[in-house]
Amino acid sequence: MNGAELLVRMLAAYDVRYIFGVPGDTNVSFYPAIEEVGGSMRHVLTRDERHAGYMADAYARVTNRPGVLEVPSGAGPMYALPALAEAHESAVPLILLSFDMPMSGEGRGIITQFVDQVRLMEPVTKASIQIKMAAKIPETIRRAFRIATTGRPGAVNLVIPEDILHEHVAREQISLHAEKACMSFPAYAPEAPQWAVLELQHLLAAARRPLLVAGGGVNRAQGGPALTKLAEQLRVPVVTTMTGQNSISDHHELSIGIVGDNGFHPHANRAMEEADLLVYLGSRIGSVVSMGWTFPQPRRERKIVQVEIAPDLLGNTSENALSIHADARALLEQLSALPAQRPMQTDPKWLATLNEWRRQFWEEAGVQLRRAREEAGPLRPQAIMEALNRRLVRPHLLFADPGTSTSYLNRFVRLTDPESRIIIPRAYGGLGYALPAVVGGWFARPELRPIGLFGDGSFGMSVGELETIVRLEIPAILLNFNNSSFGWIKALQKSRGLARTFSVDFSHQDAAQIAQGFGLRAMRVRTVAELEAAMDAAFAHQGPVFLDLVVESVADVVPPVYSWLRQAGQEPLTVAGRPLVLG
Ligand SMILES: Cc1ncc(C[n+]2csc(CCOP(=O)(O)OP(=O)(O)O)c2C)c(N)n1
Repeated sequence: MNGAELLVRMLAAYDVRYIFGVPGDTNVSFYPAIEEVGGSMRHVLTRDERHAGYMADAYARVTNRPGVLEVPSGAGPMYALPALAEAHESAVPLILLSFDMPMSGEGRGIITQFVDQVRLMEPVTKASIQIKMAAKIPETIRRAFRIATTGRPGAVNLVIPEDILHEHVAREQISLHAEKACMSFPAYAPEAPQWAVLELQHLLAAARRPLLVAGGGVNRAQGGPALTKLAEQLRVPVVTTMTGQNSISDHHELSIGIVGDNGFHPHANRAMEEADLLVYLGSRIGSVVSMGWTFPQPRRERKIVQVEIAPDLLGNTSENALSIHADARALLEQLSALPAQRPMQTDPKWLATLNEWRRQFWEEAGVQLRRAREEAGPLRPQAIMEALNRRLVRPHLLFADPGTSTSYLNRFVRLTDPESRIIIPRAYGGLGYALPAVVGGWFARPELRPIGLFGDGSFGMSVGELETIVRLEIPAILLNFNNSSFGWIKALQKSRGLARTFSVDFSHQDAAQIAQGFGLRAMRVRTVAELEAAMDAAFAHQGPVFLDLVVESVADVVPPVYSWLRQAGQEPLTVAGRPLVLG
C-alpha cells in the first residue's frame, strides 16, 4: 500500500465523507487514491482554499464531526489560514491536509517550499505536525482526530510531503483502526466533579433571580436538549449569546433572548443586569457578549458561575463564585440527574416579568417590522427579516456574515422549527464566510435548504464560489444586502464623529447580473413589493437562487447595536421608548 492509499483508508476509517479542497502540484496522487480506496468518500472542488476551509467548518458545526480540507503546498495553506483560525478560535474541529513538496528539496530553493507549513499554522491550530514517513500516517491521523475533538475542540494541521504519498508500507507494519470516540466531538467530554455540581445546585436553589447564559459551547457540545430539560426542571430562564442561539427554542417560555452588543434583545440584556446569579455555560465571556467587559454592570449581590471546557478561560474575565471545568452538556446532565434537595427560592415574579418584557419586545418588533413593510422609500433590513420570518416554516440552516445581516437577523428572526440553526462565525467575524458555508451546510444536511445572508462587501470576497454552488446544484437561497459600501465600517466612522467617511464606498454593482452570469436564478430587489415576489420565487425555486437586495445602509440609521445606540445618546434597554422595570 502506498502513502496516498493509506491516508485515504484512514480517513475512510473515520467515516470522512467529504474532503473540500483545491488541486495543485503536490496533491496529484491523493485524488486517484480517493477514487480507488475511498469508497463513497467525495472530493469537493472549491475555488479558493479559504472557502474550502469555511465549507469544512460549516460541515463540522452542523454534523459535530471534524471537517476535512486539503490544499497544495505554499500558497494553499497560506490561503487556508483564515478558515483554520476561525475554526480554531470558535472551537470547531477542522483537519487540514497540507500537502508539501518532497522532503528531498528542503533547503534547495524548491518552489513553494519557502514557507514552513508547520510553523505557519502553529498560532491558529491545536497542533501542526509534519508526517515524516508513510508508516506514521495511521497513528498521526488518529492523533489529529483525537486532538481536534477532545478538550476545547479546534483545528489541526497535518503537513504531508508529497514523497510520502508514494512510499510503500507493508500491511503488517500498521493498524488501520480508527478511535471511535474521536469520530465526533466533544470526545471524552469531561464531567464536573460532584462537589461542584452540588455547589451549583445549591447556588441555583438559593438565588432569587437566576439566569442561565448559554454560549456557543452549548451548541458545540450538542447540549441544547439537556439545557432545555434542566431549565424546565428548575424553571430557570435562559438567555443565549449570539453563538449559543437556538440551543433552546426561540419560542420556549424559558428562552428569553440574545444578549450582548450586536443585534441584542433589550429584555435579555436587562435580565442579565437584574439577575443575582449568572451561570455562563460554554462562553468565554468575550468582548461582544460583555460589551468590552462593562456589561452587566458589576453588582455586589450578583454571583457568577462559569462552566467551561477550557480551564484557561475560567475566571479570565470575571470574579467567579464558582468555576467548573466541564463539558457544558455533561454538566447539565449531571445537574438534571441530581435529586431535588431543597425548594427553589426563585422570586415568583422573575420569570413572569421576563416573559412580559419579552412579549412587549416582540409586540413592538411586530409594529416595526410591519412599518418597514408598509413604508415607501428604501428597502429596510427589517422588511427583509419580516419577509424571511414568514417563510421560515420548514427547517433551514442560516449562515450570516458580519454587517447588516448579522445584527438584524439576531434581533428579528425567530426560528420556529427546532431543526433550524443560525450559524455566524464570531471568532474573527471574517467577511466572506456565509456564501461558502452554505456548501458545507448542504453536504451536512442536504434535507435542510441552506440560506446565506451577507453584505456586498462579503460578496466581493466570496463571489467565486457561486460557480461551486451552481456546479454542485446546491439549492441555496442567497441574500445579498447591497448598500454599495462596507456599510458597517461606514456607520462606525460616522458614529465616531468623523467629518467625512473614508475608503468605504464601492461603485454600484448589479450583483443579480453577476449571479446570473454564474448560472443562478437571480433577481434585483429595490422595493417591498419586489421583495415579496422575489422571496416567493426564491422559496419556490428548486435550485440555487440569489436575491440582490438594494437595501438602506446601516450608515444612515443606528442599527441595533447596544454600544452604538448608547453612543448616539439612546437608551438601549427600552422597548417602544419605555424602560424595562422589574415588577
Ligand atoms: C476579512 C475582513 N476584513 C475586514 C473586516 C472588517 N469589517 C467588518 S464589517 C465590514 C463591512 C462589511 O461590509 P458588507 O459586507 O458590505 O456589509 P454591510 O456592513 O454593508 O452590511 C468590514 C470591512 C472583516 N470583518 N473581515
